Amino acid sequence: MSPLFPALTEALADPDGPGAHRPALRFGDRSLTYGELAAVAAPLAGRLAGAGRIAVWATPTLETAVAVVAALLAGVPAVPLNPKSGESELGHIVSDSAPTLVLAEAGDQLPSALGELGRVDIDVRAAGAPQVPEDLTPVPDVPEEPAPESPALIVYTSGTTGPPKGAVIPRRAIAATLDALADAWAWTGDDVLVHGLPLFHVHGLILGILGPLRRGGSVRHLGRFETAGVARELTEGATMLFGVPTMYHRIAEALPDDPALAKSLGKARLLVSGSAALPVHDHERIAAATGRRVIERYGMTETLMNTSVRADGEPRAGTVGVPLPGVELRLTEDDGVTAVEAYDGETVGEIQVRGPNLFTEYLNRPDATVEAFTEGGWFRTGDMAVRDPDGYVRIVGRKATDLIKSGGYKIGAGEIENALLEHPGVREAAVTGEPDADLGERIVAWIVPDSDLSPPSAEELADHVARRLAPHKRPRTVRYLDALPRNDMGKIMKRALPHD
Ligand code: MCA
Ligand code: AMP
Repeated sequence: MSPLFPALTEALADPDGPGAHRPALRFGDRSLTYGELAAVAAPLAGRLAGAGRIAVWATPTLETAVAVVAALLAGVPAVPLNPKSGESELGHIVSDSAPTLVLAEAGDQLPSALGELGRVDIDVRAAGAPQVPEDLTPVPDVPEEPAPESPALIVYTSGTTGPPKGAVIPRRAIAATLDALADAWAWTGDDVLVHGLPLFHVHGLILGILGPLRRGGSVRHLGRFETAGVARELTEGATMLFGVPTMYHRIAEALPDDPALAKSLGKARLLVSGSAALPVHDHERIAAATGRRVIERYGMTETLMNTSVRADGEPRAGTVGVPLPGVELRLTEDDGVTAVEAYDGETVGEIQVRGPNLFTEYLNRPDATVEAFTEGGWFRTGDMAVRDPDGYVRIVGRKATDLIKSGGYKIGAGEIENALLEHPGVREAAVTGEPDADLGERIVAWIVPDSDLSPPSAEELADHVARRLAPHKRPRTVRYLDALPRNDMGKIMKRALPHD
């Protein structure tokens, strides 16, 4: 396979060449050129080679980017960990993926769930002075490029029930999706991307860090998303912005009082939203204030990117554009196998996809992997859509009501219900998603408290879920009931919950 990161391979081979001096990564005031990135990541890769799977404590830092690049150079599958994961979620991911080592920024405190693992500290100093940890022996040669099908990343993603599953993403899928996006967006090494996305999911890590590196361009990460950081970077030469709809919603809210933000967005070559639907109202507010239209792309952890509005296409709000090059997309009827032929903007079907962008399997879950595909090798996304006459795809809903998208994070209702039921003050629990202008959907917990104890407060339950799972999975609203509505079989009828 040709190298995943040609510019990095070139800098490794020719550390004094012109390419080696090009900027690659910037986090706040710390940055690395391709030459510097090669100088830190290659010795680390040498140390990791043959390590089995490794975990990366994926804080939004330069160290995380270096760790992932080193693992990819070494051909060692990396499991990015949300540093805010609670004990139960982290315990599951670590026991399921069984990493041999954890890579973390020097000085970071790691939770006890990772205590048994060997630790490799990453210490990258300011620009121009990358520090190679002393115990790393330099590798004499550029590491050989691993096979295309070899697993590159294992990214955990929630389902409707049970704990998150690890999607095994091969190098082939990363290369295919990034090259398809390069075609759709005319994305080149001259682009400078800005974003503030987390680095333990596909959006922030694969698109947001590995994307620029594959193109030989650069990324400036904000550490955390703030409109001021977006305005600053777009004013100072960044050409593209990636974000989830919550981020664009916050931009839309800030625009009326922030002419500098409007001006900076007006300069951008491409504003891209994904991970959930961007409401048309936010599309329109941004277009009116900046003269630029946000374009949407549609993907999934398991499939990477499937469709996008193209840079040379018509930006149509409320759609996710057309299938990317190499991606086969079909809509199917309720039986999951009969293709919907209509391109009428009306006939709804489930989106199924096939192509080199797909994951290979769910780690340790052959049952779930089999269930995810049809006999013809189509991946069932669970997303419901229609197609316009010219092929533009409009997502209109989701098959599973028990999946919630909040802030762009996919969250399974079952996971949260199980965590809530572990609280001694909770007798019964149901979790739903309700529309939220900022988060898209907000998690609502419906609780029947244990009658022998005083009911736990909403804050206590939110803390409980945040501690066990992750803060973004905490309920934002808690409603107390005497009983949950159930059918004759005893199954909770969520649609019968007394919504306001
Ligand atoms: C609040 N916090 C708490 C608690 N309450 N911590 C512990 N216990 C509590 N009870 C903390 C949070 O950790 C956070 O800390 C801060 O308070 C604010 O929390 P929250 O309100 O949840 O966050 P927010 O500021 O509203 O975040 C909005 C956001 C975020 C920035 C848009 O939702 C986000 O980053 N979303 C991106 C999701 C994403 O990347 N999805 C991609 C997956 P602190 O402030 O320190 O953080 S989808 C994907 O990859 C596919 C392929 C695709 O298509 O893209
Ligand atoms: P995840 O598994 O966390 O990667 O989330 C994937 C899901 O996010 C998809 O199945 C869609 O439901 C949703 N999604 C991603 N991008 C978009 C988009 N542009 N519009 C609507 N939904 C989206």
